[in-house]
Amino acid sequence: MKLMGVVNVTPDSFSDGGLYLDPERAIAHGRKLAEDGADILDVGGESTRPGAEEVGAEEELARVVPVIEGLRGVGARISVDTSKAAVASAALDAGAEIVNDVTALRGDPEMAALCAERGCGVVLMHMLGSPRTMQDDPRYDDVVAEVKAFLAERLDAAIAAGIPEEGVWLDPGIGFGKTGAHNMELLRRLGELRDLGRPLVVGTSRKSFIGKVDGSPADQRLGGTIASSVLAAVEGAEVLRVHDVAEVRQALTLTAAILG
Ligand code: PMM
Repeated sequence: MKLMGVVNVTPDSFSDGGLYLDPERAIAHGRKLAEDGADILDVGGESTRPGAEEVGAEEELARVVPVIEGLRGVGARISVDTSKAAVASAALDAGAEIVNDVTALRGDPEMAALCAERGCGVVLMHMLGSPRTMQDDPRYDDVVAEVKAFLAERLDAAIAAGIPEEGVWLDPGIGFGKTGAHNMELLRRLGELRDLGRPLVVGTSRKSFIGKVDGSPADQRLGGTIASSVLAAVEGAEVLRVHDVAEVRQALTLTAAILG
């Protein structure tokens, strides 16, 4: 089980917006997450919260590159959370090894070729619509079947673009164009996505579906994050994208010790 610790260098992420906009603070935070047991640090410079406006490549690049440079050598691999090829390219130059693209290579026509050429790891995530529109009444006949078909199609597209299959991880995109019920069904039936044959990445950390169940605000969702992360791990997730690395690591260690 791998943990991907979240380092958001944004003014407006729903979970930690503005806390780490200063590069020194973001680097210190990433170091702490690595010490806490993060295998991967996911550095992002554009918020994907529902309704978020897009930022330009120059601004996004200026946010993430110094942080990636500062986190090189802390003992965790670095992924860059971006859907722009220019940002991904600069991030890979700065030391990132994985591109985490929430548009699954659909956001920028240059992205697939860049990833193929650079031989980096790639996370392909499901999203219905764009961050600006995704929470406007999302509908599915069968959310799990549709997410699965989408991920299969994006995996094929990545391979067709020359990205080695071994480098691709797949993510159902919890919270991206889904109601609370859709998110919970995806988590309950996560095992069905294992048929895709690639490692599954799951990010439930502090997301609003937790608050929809118990009314908690974003900064008080650690219990819900742990419960959903442990369940995702038991259902076969291999990478969990979380803000609270130490706490989730302990929960997973205990779960593994009990289940044997
Ligand atoms: N969630 C967010 C951002 N990037 N990337 C992947 N692969 N999976 C996710 O679930 C995901 C993501 C939004 O969360 P944040 O604003 O706390 O970073």
